Amino acid sequence: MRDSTPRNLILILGDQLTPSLPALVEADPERDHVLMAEVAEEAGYTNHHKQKLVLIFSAMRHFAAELEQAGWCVHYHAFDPDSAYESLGDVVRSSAESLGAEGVVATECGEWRLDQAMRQWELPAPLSIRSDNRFFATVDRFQKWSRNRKQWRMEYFYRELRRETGLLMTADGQPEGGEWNLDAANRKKWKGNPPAPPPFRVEPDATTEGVIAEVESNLGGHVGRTDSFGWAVTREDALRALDHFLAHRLPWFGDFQDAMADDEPNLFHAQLSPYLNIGLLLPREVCEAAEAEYHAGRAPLNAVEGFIRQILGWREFVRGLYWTLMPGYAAENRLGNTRPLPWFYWTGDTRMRCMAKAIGNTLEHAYAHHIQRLMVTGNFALLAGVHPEAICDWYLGVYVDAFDWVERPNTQGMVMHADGGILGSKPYAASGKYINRMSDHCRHCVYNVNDTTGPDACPFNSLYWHFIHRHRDHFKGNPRMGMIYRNWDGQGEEKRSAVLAKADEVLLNIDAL
Ligand code: FAD
Ligand code: DLZ
Repeated sequence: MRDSTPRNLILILGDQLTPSLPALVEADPERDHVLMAEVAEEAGYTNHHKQKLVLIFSAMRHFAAELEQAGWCVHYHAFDPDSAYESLGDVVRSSAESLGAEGVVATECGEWRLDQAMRQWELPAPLSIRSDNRFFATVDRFQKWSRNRKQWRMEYFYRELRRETGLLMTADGQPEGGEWNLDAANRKKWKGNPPAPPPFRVEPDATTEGVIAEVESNLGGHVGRTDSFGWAVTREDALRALDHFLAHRLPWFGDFQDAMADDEPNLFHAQLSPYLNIGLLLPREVCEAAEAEYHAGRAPLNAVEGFIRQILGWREFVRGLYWTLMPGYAAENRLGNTRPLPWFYWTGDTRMRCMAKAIGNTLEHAYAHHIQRLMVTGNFALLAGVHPEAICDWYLGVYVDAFDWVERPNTQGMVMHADGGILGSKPYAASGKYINRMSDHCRHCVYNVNDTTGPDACPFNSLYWHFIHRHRDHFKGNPRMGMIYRNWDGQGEEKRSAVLAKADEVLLNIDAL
């Protein structure tokens, strides 16, 4: 017989939809109860894209139903704009009280903000926080690795994790194929061959349709639109998305990892990040599935290594870095940027074709692939000197996969170089030439990528040199920047002045670009 007194109340957050979490595995469905809550504070701490709200609420509701089917007693607090409970802390306190819980069990959460709040909750029963076992490396593991190193580089942490996991390693402990990193084989321009496969979509079911209607009516002021929603909201469908990627995109992922195309926004990228981040898929199973494609001869090494590097390398590295350097990391602004975010980031209304495409796709689907984020919208913010907090807020809001632990290091560190080079040894600053090399956007653009100072010159060109010029003091000791400064100095006084004057004009009229 079921004991009617719950011993523990187990809190499952919207990005913790994983049955194998220790908080669940170590609990007893006969006695312990689960709590899940959609609350205004989590929905409102940033301008979340409506598709992110729909994904999280719908996936939470599906997960709650699965837990119930598995025998759990789940207390589900659905979003209610008139609820007396604003925050997760409010709901946990009230539920723990009414259930007479002896303890509250949570899992390490993914954001500093909520982690700090959680540790200050005043609850009627003691709170214990269990580890999040969904990563390859614990934060402790990262800290042991980073403690005595002068420089933290993803590449070396990644190699350690390759050795530890055995992923893409030979029996005698060597990297498969003889090299650790095939980045140089990840940079082809895509010219239409092979054709890009249509994106994997899941038709919204009744639950998702209900959530879409609720989000539109209760949180309709949030950015983005819901009519194109096609994300998976269950593990079963997320596994289908993984299979679709393995079969239709992985083989070309490596070749075209850095490519962009005017009419194919997703190319061969996986679009699996939201499922990894909310726990519908686990990084290990995803990497192992990709590795199996290599061993079966269905995907080449440059694709599989490139893909595994993103998850085993970058994803683990940025998480370790985040938890090691927060909260100070969030305040970093070593380039002293002050500019507000240009308004067209929220509308896509700009004549710069690459920006309009990347932002337009973002607003429509809550997704853009890494190069669009890094080398288009990120690069522009870096060159224009946007305040890191303003651009961080944008990335945290507009993407379906955005959580502070992964978004902040990518934005603050990789894009804005605001950490002074902790995450990357050199800024990812580039002129229009790079965008032209990796895409066909410039062919469709009103600006001329081959011009820097004329009336129709590509704004990225003059802004690039302005960035290089104004941060000379910051970068002068950086050996990776030496050639760029020699190039700039070699352009002659007259040309340099014209370029800088053009960049000043661009910056003055930034909202009208
Ligand atoms: P793919 O290109 O197919 O890569 C496969 C997987 O690797 C991704 O699903 C993701 O889990 C992982 N991955 C790839 N690159 C990175 C990276 N740099 N850091 C961490 N993991 C990575 N990723 C997020 O998951 N959430 C974010 O909020 C986020 N914000 C970003 C902000 C900026 C400014 C930049 C430059 C990158 C950001 N990224 C973020 C990393 C990356 O752009 C996305 O993970 C990727 O675009 C997701 O799409 P995908 O699944 O098609 O990725
Ligand atoms: C992102 C998000 C949103 C929009 N809403 C909720 C919510 O209502 N309830 C909840 O438990 N979690 C939500 N989340 C995810 C949390 O914000 C997430 O757990 C933290 O950002 C930590 O990663």
